[in-house]
Amino acid sequence: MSAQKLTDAERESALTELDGWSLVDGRDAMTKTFTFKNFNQAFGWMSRVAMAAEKMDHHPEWFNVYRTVEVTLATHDVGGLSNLDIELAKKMDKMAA
Ligand code: H2B
Repeated sequence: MSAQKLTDAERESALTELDGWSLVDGRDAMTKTFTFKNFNQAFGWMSRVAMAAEKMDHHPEWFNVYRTVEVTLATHDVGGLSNLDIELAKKMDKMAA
């Protein structure tokens, strides 16, 4: 699926639908910090997300410290948030549940 930059209305409704995601200041991107029980849980989740991301050809920016993973999603090809970021965010949330 090709990336379509979100309209303001789509950006609003996607973020109210999603749990724990917020817009990044000064950049068209969204962020969420995931916290797991331990490093193994965090890294296992990252591995599963990595495989899903590769399949989508859409990749997260993320930063792992011990049991937390700070994720930023944006679509570099469109210079901002797209439908692919929403799709990947939903997969991440589902895999962390
Ligand atoms: N990931 C993200 N987050 N944004 C992109 O624009 C993007 C990507 N583009 N992964 C993909 C790879 C592109 O570079 C390849 C060539 O399809």
